[in-house]
Amino acid sequence: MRIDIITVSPELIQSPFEYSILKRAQDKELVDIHFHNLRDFSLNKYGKIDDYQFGGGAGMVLMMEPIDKCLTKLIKERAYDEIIYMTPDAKTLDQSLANKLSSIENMIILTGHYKGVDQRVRDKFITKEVSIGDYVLSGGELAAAVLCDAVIRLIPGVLGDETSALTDSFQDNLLAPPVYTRPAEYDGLKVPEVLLSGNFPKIDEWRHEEALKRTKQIRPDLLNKDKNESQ
Ligand code: 6GU
Repeated sequence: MRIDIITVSPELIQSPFEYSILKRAQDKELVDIHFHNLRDFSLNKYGKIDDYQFGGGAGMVLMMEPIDKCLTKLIKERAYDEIIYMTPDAKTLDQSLANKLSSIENMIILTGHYKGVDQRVRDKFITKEVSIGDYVLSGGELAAAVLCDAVIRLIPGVLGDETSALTDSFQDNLLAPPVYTRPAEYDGLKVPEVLLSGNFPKIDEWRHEEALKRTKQIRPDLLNKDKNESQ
């Protein structure tokens, strides 16, 4: 998979890709990440990329021309399956969307800033708009890093144990059950007996019940969600 990330602050988004699973995925050549600084496509030598919004109002808007130049260059070089715009005024990222995106070949992620981008960028280029939750961040960079992490860890071969992504929270619209490690008793606090029993069908059943209990308590909305539901 190739991911091109277009941003006004490359330094804000690069470090999550330099550690742990995202780093390993690149080392194994399972994903290829390219950062593009929007200022390199600016209108003038001062690096102008934004302007006041028509109609008045606070906040700057990213102009169409630099984004158009950057996107047009990339699109000429290869075919992209998705051109994603990160913005709080979009549908929320969920596991189902992460699963879908994990099997595509090439994607571009455009991150917004300030008041966002000129609507004409969205109308002309964007195939999918993604938010990561109902709150506002100062820019789309952290949101893009979140999206990339959720997607990249699902690419076959990225995680050591192939099954571990499938048993994550949300893969079956359930939160994950509790987990324990050694020691079996700590300061009087015991690990549930069944986990020490070696009876694996029973352990699976216990985990499912606990997942259900947790979901009912904390996120009952997930229980009514269609499994493949997403944007
Ligand atoms: Cl994608 N961008 C910004 N700026 N804020 C957000 C977001 C994205 N998702 C949730 N809040």
